[in-house]
Amino acid sequence: MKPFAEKVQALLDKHEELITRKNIPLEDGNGIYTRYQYPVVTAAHTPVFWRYDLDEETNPYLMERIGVNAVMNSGAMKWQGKYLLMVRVEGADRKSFFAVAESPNGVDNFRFWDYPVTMPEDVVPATNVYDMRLTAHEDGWIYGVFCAERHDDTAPAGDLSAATATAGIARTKDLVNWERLPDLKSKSQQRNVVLHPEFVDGKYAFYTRPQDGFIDTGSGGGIGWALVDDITHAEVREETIIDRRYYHTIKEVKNGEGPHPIKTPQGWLHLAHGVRACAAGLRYVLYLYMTALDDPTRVIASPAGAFMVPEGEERVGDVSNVLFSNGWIADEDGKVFIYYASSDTRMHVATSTVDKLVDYCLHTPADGFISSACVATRKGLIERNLKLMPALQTGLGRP
Ligand code: BGC
Ligand code: BMA
Repeated sequence: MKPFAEKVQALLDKHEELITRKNIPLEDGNGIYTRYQYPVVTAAHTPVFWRYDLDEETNPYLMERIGVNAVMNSGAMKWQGKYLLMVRVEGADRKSFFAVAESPNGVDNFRFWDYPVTMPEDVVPATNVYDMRLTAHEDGWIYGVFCAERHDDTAPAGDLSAATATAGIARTKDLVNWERLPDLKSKSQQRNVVLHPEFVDGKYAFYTRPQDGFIDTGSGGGIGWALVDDITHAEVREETIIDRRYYHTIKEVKNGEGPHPIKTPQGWLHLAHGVRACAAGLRYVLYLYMTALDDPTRVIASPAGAFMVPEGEERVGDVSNVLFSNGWIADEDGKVFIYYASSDTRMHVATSTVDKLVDYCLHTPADGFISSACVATRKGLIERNLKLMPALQTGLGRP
């Protein structure tokens, strides 16, 4: 073998070894979900031929030509028996794009399709697109709703950070050919917009997240809800806030819907992110809540606090102290694969079941909002447990 070909082969072998590595469940968790030892997708999982020029003539040193900085915030769905992630891939140039990675089992062996998604532009091209939520809608299309970011040209000259966030909407039947629909029209800026999988009163329903500015939600009170007649000209006319932000909670500064909710016999099960500010910057954690089946805007369970927070290596990355999720898959047997990104850098999976997650929602006490109320709730648990402990310690179990 020629030395160049040998070097290429070494790159390919190393890549293959990485993406076929078996993932290992970590069973010492909290009983609610199981984390896994390795991230499921990292920048190094992207194909070698996306990054290197493999032609000896044009790249005699075999250098990486177009780097990938990170992979994160991925949509997810089961598709023809495979577990698919719609990965947000961020190039070394800070531009994000979408690409499908596919796994046979949902926890390892994620392999990217050969080409990233070619997403058509709306009338005004977006500078950056990210955080797609996938919805297989009952109308027969698969929708991708994502953030389309553009520079805010009304900003004073020299302010290169002023931007606008809008919900981009596209649909497909095969995840390869995408039809771009006009961006969601809304009075406020919007990020974290998600399409509900079913018609409600014969209309399309969106989870929204109104915000006054690009970063600050300002008067935007939380996760909203809007009905839309025509998805090909989607416009937010009336918007109701269904899950509010609160002072001194994990969602004081911002919150946003994750993937679309899972339908369960007890109600719609929602995964969302909550943000609070601290000296280290913004801290993003994940939380769950449930809404009524007959009225997806009516909250029926709101467990206090975070469902998942960044731990260990998850805490460090390009934007540290962040967990973000916009994809999960509920299997026919009730198993749930929660795909989450850590610190805007890599993708992980945690597994649970619909029953466990519903149990978590219905039996985790709601927020007492003040310390004394939280102590009272905890004392109730302690009191009940202390009565049970003697019998438990003799091995007899519940008297
Ligand atoms: C980044 C997003 C981030 C947003 C708000 C965008 O430019 O790409 O990852 O959520 O800014 O900070
Ligand atoms: C946002 C999100 C994500 C990102 C997070 C932390 O506002 O929409 O894109 O993961 O900030 O940077």
